Amino acid sequence: MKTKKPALPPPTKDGVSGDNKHAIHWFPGHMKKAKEEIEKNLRKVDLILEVRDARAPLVTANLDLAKTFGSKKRLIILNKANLNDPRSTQLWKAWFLAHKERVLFIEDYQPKTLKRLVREVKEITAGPREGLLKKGINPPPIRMMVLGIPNVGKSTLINRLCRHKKANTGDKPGLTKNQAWAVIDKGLELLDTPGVMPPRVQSEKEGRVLCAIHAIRDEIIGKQKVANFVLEKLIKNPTPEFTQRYGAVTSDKSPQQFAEEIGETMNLVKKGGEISPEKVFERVLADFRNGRLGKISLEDPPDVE
Ligand SMILES: Nc1nc2c(ncn2[C@@H]2O[C@H](COP(=O)(O)OP(=O)(O)OP(=O)(O)O)[C@@H](O)[C@H]2O)c(=O)[nH]1
Ligand SMILES: [Mg+2]
Repeated sequence: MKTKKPALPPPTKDGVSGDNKHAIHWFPGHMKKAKEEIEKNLRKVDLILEVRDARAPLVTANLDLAKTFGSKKRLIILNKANLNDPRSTQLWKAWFLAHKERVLFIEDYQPKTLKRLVREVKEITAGPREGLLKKGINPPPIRMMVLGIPNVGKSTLINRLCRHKKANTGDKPGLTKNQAWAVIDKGLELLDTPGVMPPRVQSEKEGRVLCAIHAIRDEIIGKQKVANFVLEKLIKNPTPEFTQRYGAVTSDKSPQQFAEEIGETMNLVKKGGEISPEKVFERVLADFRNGRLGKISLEDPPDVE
């Protein structure tokens, strides 16, 4: 006899159904709409620039969206490499090379890296365009769609490529609401798109990474869990910036104990002078997201783990 699969609890406003502790099912309505728009516009572009966060190159991929790419060519951009531990970036470069995937790490939007991006785009799209030139037809501009999960820096990248502010940016998931074309010189056009998360986050561990980089809102995982996750990493491998900001820490200290100390050091107190855990979590997350705790990797290549 067939048993009927139990229905998921109704999603909350964020689309989190919370049916089990490990996977986070969610798909807010606006992301579903954005995904449909992306699928509709895919045929209009020559190339996909898939932007991910260099601190977590696989966790920040949207494999669900990637299924719709078909044979469309893509270039993976690993953004915010300036916030990643350089040793991790080297490991990931080797990993992508071994997996024959074309990637470009972007650190501080250096002009030479942006020029390299344009060069790679031209190389990838050269074939069909040469065909047109041979027939005496002037090829149309190269059109690219910039895709990725929220807050990975899609709009910032577009602004840097255009050398002026075209798209709204900000450390907040879901800032870009609509698709918009931007023109870079020399026959290149870019389509900015709203960040889209896959409908399901695989595990709470991934959820913590995604929340730490602010691809999903703090409320989805909870500030305490995410701040503790960041602290745990830094207690194990303290960066000079972390020690300078919060003081030295011994590896036997738990994130909770250290959070108390941070509260004292930084005078993060409630009315009445008691340490405010909420303020400590907020401070840790803000410091991490602003790069004030140094260069920190959030994911190792699978073969290395
Ligand atoms: N430190 C650092 N911050 C960056 C970098 N690139 C982008 N940011 C910041 O990251 C935040 C998100 O950037 P956006 O360009 O708005 O990201 P997005 O992918 O367009 O986000 P959505 O539109 O929400 O999907 C902003 O606060 C940027 O200033 C970088 O290379 N380094
Ligand atoms: Mg944006």
